[in-house]
Amino acid sequence: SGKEKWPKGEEKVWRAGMRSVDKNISDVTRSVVNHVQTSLARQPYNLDDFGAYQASALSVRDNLLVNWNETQMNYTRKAPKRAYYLSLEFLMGRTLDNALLNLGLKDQYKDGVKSLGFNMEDLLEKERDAALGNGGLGRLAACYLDSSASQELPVWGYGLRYKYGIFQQLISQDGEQLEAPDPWLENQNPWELPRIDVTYQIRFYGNADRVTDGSGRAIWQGGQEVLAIAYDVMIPGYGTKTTNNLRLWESKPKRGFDLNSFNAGNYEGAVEVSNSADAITSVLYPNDHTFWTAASLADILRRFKNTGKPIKEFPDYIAIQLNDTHPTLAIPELMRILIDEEDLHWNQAWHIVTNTFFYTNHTVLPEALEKWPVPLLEHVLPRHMQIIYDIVSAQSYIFHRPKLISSDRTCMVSFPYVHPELTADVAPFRFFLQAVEKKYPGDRDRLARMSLIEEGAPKQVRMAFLACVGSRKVNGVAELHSELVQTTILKDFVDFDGISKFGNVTNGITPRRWLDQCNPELSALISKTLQLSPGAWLKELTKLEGLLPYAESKTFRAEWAAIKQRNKERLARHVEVTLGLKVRTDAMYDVQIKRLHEYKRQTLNILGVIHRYLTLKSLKPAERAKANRKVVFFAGKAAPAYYIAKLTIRLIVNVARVINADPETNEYLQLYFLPDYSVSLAEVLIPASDISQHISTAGTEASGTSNMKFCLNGGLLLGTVDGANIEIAEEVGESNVFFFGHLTPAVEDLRYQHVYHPVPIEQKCPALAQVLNQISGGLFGGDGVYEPLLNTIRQGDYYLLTDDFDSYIAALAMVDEAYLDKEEWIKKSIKTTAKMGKFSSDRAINEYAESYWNIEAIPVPDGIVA
Ligand code: GLS
Repeated sequence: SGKEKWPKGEEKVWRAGMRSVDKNISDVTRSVVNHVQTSLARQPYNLDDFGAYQASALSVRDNLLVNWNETQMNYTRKAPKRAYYLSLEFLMGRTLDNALLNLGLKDQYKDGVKSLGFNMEDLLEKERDAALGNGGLGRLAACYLDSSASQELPVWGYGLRYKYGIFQQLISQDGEQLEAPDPWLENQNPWELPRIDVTYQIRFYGNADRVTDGSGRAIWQGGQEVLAIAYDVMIPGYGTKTTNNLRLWESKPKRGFDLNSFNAGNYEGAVEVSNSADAITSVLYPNDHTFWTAASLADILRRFKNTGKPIKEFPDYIAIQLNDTHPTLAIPELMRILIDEEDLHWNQAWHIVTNTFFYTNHTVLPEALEKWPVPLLEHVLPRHMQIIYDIVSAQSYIFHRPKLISSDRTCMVSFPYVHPELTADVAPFRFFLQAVEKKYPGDRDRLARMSLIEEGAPKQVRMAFLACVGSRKVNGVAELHSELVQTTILKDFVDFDGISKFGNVTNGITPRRWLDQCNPELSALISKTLQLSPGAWLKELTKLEGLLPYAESKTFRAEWAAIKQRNKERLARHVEVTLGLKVRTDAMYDVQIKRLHEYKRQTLNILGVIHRYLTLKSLKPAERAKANRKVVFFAGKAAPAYYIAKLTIRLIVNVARVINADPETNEYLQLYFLPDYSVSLAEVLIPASDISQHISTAGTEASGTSNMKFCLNGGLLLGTVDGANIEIAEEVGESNVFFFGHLTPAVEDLRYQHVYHPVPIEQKCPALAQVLNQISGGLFGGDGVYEPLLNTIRQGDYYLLTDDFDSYIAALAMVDEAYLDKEEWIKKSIKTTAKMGKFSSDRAINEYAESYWNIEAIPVPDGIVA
C-alpha cells in the first residue's frame, strides 16, 4: 500500500523489479525481486538480511540449475566413463559466495542487491555452514568436488543427508566444551533439490539362503526395508559451465520403521564407543553405512543400464572411489547385485568389482581403523556377511590359480565356483589358510594378521583389508603416509598382491575457496602482479611461481604485508563482534586450528605457551620489552566422549584467562580459544596467520590440509617432519619452514624406552617439568582437574611430548628471531605462497582421474545441449 515504508533500497527499483518488462533493471535484480515475491512470498518493506540472502541464493540457484541440466544432458549423451566419490563426509561450508565466484557473477550480484538496499557481505554471513563432516577428510571431499567440476570431469559425489551437522561447540564458564545440536536444515536449504522421483528400497535384517546350484547365489528376504530419497546439490566448476552433482540420501521409514536408528546425526550416541580423532562416523552403524552405499550403487547401476552397455563393461564406464573405509560395504553390495540380481558368476562379479573400486586410506592410527563385529553384520546384513566370507575363500582360490583370471575382460575365463562348505561359518577360511600356508609355510602369524576377519570375541571384519582386497588400487594421502600404509598396516597385502596396486596421491586444496574467496585482497594483488586474470592462475596454480622475483621488491613486500595486517584486523573485528574480546593487531599471529586430538599435540602447544608466559614473567621489564609480541589462537572441536581432548580445551581456556589478565605480560602474549571451529571460521583465521602449527607426533598425521591453506596465504609453517609438511618443505625450501622434533623411524624405539626405561621428566626435560608443576600447583585453577591430562605425559607419554619439548621451544625461539627481521619474514611469506602450486586440488584430482579412474574431461558445449 502507499502507506508502507520502503526502508531498504529505492522504491522505484523494487517496483521496476516487479514488472518484468522494465528494461532499466538488471536481470539479477529482477530475479532476486521475483524470488522475494514468489518463492519467499515476502514483501520488500519487511525484508531482512536473511530474506535477501535467501532470495539471492534462489536466484543464483536458477543459474546453477541451467548449467547443471546441460552438464547432465551432455554426460548422458556422450556416455563417458564416470567416477563416483563415495564419502560419508562432505564439509562444504557456505555456498553462495563460491557459487557466485564460480559462475563469474560476483559483481553483478553485489550491485544487484545493493540497488535493493543490501550489502552482499552481510548477506553472505547469513548462510549457515553445511558441516556434514568432522575435519580434513570431509573438507578434502568438498575440495575434490570443486576441482572435478572445474576440470570438467564427470564426477559425482554420493553421501548422506544428515539432519544435523557436526555439533555446535559451546564453552562453559569453567572452560568445558559443551555440545549443542546443529539442525542446519531448519531454515530450509536453498542449495539442494529434493528428488522425490529418485528413491530406492534398501533391505536390512532378514535371511539370506544360498541357492544350491553351486553358483554362489542367494535369496535374501524378510527383514525390513527403508526408503532412500535423493537430494541433489549442484557443484559448479570455476569458470566453466560444468556443474556436477552431489547426491545425498535421506532415509524415510517404509511402514513404521524406527527412524531413530537411522539418525546418523545423533552424535551423542555415535561417540559412545569411540574417543579417536574425527571418529564420530567410525561408530558401528552398519545400517547407516549400507543404507547410503546401497542407494548409491543402485543409482549408479540404473544410470549405467540406461546406456544399454553389457554389464561386463561396467568397469570400463564406472570408477568408484571409497573415501576411507566408511563406504566399504559397497564392495559386498555390488557383489550381491551382480550375483543375485544380475545372475553373474561369482568370479565374473569379483572381476568387475575389483576393477571398479579404488580405496583411499586416510589414517594409520590403529584405533581409527574400522572393524565391524561379525554377529552384528550377520544380523543386519546377512547376505553381505556371507559374501565377505566368500571373498575370503575366493581370494585364496584366485591366489592358487592366478592364470584362471584373464586380464582381458572380453575373454574372461569362467571356472566353476563350487563351494559345498559355503553355508558353514568358518569353512571358507580353509582356502585362505591353505593359500597363505602354501606361500609362507609355517607362518601362522601372517595368516592371522591377514585375515579379513579378526579372531576374538566377537570376531570382527577388518574393513581396511576388505577395502584393499576389493579394490583395484589403494592409495595414501601424502608420500610419507602412503609409504607407511605400504610398510605397516597393509604390508602383508603388498607382499601378497604386489606393489603396483599401491600408490600415493598427495592431498590438495581448492585455491578458489582457500585463496580467492577467503583472501580477496591477496588474490587481487597476485592477479595485478602477475598481470593475469584470476582464472589464469587459480586454475593453474603453479603460475604463482611468477611471484618469486617480487619477493625482492620493497614496494611489493609492503603491499603484501599491508594485506596481512588488514586480515589480522578483520580477524580481530570478528573476535570482538562474536566474543566481545579485544585482540591486539600489532603482534605476530600464531594459529593452531584442527580437531582436538592427542596425536595432533595441542597439548604441546599450550605447554609451550605456558613456558613462554613463565619466561616473560621471569624477565626484568627492560628485557621483556624486547620480546616479540604474539597472539596465539586455538580452535577445534573434541569428540564429545574424548575426555583428554576436552580437558585440553579446558586447560587452554583457563590459561587464556590468566595470561590475558596479567598486566605484566599481556602486551607480549595473548591467548584465545575461538569456539565452534568451522569452515567459515577457518576462512577468517587462515589469511590472518603469520605462523601456524602442525606439530603431530611424527608418522601420525596422514597429510593435513590446513597446512597447505596457511602456506598458500603466506603464513609460515611450524611443524614436525610429518604428513604433507614434508612435501610443503620440499616445495618452499627448508629455510622457509620451521621443523623440529624426532623423525618417524625413531618413534617406535622412543615409545619402547618410555615403557621399559622411563626417565623422570625432571631429569629428561626440566623446562617441561616446571610447566607441569605450575599447572599441578594450581596456577590456572582447576583444583587438580588437569592431572589425568598431565599423567598422559608423565606416564607412558605415547605422543612423545617429553622427547620433542626442548626442540619445540628451540623452534619457537627461531620463529621469534626470524619475525624480528620483518623484511626477511615477508620474503619468506611471498616465497612460500609462490611455491604452493603443487597443492592445488586440481593437481590431485587430475592424478586420480588419470592414474586411477581413467576418465577424461567432458566439456559442456556452447549453446543448448540437445
Ligand atoms: C584424515 C587425516 O587425519 C588428515 O591428516 C588428512 O589430511 C585427511 C584427508 O586425507 O584425512 N584422516 C581422517 O580420518 N580424518 C582426517 O582428517
